[in-house]
Amino acid sequence: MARKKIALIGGGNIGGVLAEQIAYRELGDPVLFDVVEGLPQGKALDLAEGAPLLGADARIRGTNEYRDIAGADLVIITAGLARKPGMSRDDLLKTNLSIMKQVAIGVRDHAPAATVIVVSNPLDAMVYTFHQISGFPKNRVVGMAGVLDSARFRAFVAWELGVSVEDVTALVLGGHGDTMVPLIPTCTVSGIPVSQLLAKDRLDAIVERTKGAGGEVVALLKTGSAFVSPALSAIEMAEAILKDKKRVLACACLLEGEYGVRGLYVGVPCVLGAGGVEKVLEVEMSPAERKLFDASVEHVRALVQQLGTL
Ligand code: TXD
Repeated sequence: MARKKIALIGGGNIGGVLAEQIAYRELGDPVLFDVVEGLPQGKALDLAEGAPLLGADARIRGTNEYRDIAGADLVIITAGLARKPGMSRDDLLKTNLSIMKQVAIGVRDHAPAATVIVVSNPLDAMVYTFHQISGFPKNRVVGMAGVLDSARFRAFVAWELGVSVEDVTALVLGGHGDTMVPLIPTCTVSGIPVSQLLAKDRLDAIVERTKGAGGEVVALLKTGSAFVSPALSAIEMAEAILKDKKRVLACACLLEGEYGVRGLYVGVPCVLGAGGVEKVLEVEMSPAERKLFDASVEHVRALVQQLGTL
């Protein structure tokens, strides 16, 4: 059986780590696509020449032509500008919207059967744009944000408690921005509710740090945004799809009535497998959490309204 073909649209910081992780974990054959001449080809060649050192068999290619992604089984989109200090994710909307329109047409025309993970910011608007322009069914278009936001929350809890990151689980839902909702009752340490282990003021501080975690890295790097943790988050989603793992992860999914929301991509728990988003799970929330979630949904709605007619 041939290895799966994974097209990476955007060969920048995240795209490079995606290609590396896919090739070296032998998840499939990555094809890096970018508009910058030589960038994807150079990164692909470098990664391919490193493969013998890890004994990793994968065909790693780079291209500036959409025809080279033909027949891709999975597509991960990072094309677009990243934030600079002082910028919000929403500030990227106008530029990345025009890029996403091009990308959606390229993927629709050359990989019509692919499942697509969108990473580009502002995430909730970009995944919505891809879905609208491509015409792909909702189960084959999913956004990566909640897995990253949940990983950040889990890391902060593990550091605070001095426990293994392996034993901390959590779900961060809603939009990918300052209105995101870390769902405290879903945060456990080996099944122990975190509220039994951490004082409320410490938990509140961790919630706030999680909301600002992206900006914290941007302020330190100055030249761009986080790219390893986002790439690893997209890889967790990709692996769930490629290996049909039925993982339950926080992802941006198209809601059509779930959570009382219709026609928007919002971060919710879902089952990810070979069928892409196979099921959206509706988790109960306290009135206070539901209020925060609804406010986050309204922020996404306002952002999507800025897209105008696609
Ligand atoms: O959690 C999340 N979803 C976010 C997403 C986490 C971190 C970063 N987030 C966003 O991902 C970020 O705000 C950007 O919008 C994307 C990609 O971030 P990255 O750090 O990889 O940005 P780079 O290094 O600038 O790479 C973007 C590449 C770059 O090489 C451009 O030449 C390319 O995109 N690009 C294009 N590729 C294809 N087609 C077109 N039209 C195009 N325009 C630019």
